[in-house]
Amino acid sequence: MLKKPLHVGTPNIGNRETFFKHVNDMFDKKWLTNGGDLVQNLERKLEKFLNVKHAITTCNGTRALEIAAKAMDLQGEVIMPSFTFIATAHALEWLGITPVFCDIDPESFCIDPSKIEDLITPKTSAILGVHLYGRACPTEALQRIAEKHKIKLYYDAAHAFGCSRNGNMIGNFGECEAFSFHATKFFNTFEGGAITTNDDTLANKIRLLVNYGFEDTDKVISLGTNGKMNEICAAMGLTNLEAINSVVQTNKFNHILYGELLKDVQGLELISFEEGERNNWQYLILTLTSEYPLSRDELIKELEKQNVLARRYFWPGCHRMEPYKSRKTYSQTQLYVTETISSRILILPTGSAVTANDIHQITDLLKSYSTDTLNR
Ligand code: T4K
Repeated sequence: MLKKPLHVGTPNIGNRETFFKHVNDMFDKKWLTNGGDLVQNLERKLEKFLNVKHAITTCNGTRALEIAAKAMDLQGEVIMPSFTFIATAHALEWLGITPVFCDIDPESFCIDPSKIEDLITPKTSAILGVHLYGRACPTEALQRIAEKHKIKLYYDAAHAFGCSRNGNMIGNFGECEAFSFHATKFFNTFEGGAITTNDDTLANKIRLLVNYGFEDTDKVISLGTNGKMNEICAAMGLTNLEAINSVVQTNKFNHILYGELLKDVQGLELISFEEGERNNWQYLILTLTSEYPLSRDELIKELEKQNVLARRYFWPGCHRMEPYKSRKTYSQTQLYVTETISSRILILPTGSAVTANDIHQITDLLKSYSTDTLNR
């Protein structure tokens, strides 16, 4: 049994001295929020890191998704995968837009382009791809469909900060992309997010929407909300951005070690990331097959007894959660791949809080259930 509980999503925290220095500067300036120096500085650094024209920070990833949809004037229906965190769907529903759930590709676990066109109706205003676990969507295929049907395309990039597709950083695809910088994310600002785009007009609209529609002091020129990131969150972002390379290295090391230690365990498959692309290795994902003696849910319970708190991201899929599942509109929604994968998926702890010794202990447990059960 592990001495202390080990969670999925334990935050990566950069240099404390750097953070406290930013916080002291903030207190000296007596500027706590509303587009202060730290937020401005973070936005410019994000633009450089992502090689994108505009990065507009927000108070969280959900609000980033809502503001992105509002900025593009989306209405009616938006096609998105069901296999994602519920916030992707809720952000649409919150705006009175109907999420239309599409199945995923069995290899990438991202939205399956071959299943999208059947779902397009006269009400469809956009496709919303999710770069699940940081593995990029098939952006070219999605772009072709969006152009053909004259609908918008944008992305939930909550998992994909620091990842690339064909050498281009995620943040540069579609009309815009929405990131989450929640505490549990590879790069965090406690709570936070950002919308990135290369479109100047859209960026202007997004900036207005984030701050009540203010163009200048006392001058409101559009609808808006309070979507702002505050200075203390930006201080955390600036701190963690400096530490990002070491977090990637740790995540990659952990992934390789898990892979080596589990390679002979039948029924457990470690999901890999594309060589040659930039990855953040943020999630450690296993799929269980029928060859493993325990079911996914039995395994979660056994691990929990040993202080290993694994997760089922994203079981059972948005279409099987409220308010969607009880609605007549969704009663016919059957997503075979989503339902199969979501019942087999298991996320294990990784990140800078996890040591090589922890990984040896966790993988020993995974092997022991296998042999114990077989010997029963
Ligand atoms: N789109 C996608 C694809 C997303 O995955 C998310 C968020 C969003 C959009 C929306 O972005 P935000 O609006 O959240 O910025 C967690 C996160 O709260 C959520 O941000 C994240 N996805 C999702 C995948 O995970 P829960 O409900 O699993 O959180 P919770 O409280 O169970 O915590 C997760 C684990 O992290 C636990 O094992 C405990 C550990 N933890 C958590 C916190 C907050 C820590 O060790 N320390 C901490 O400070 O949603």
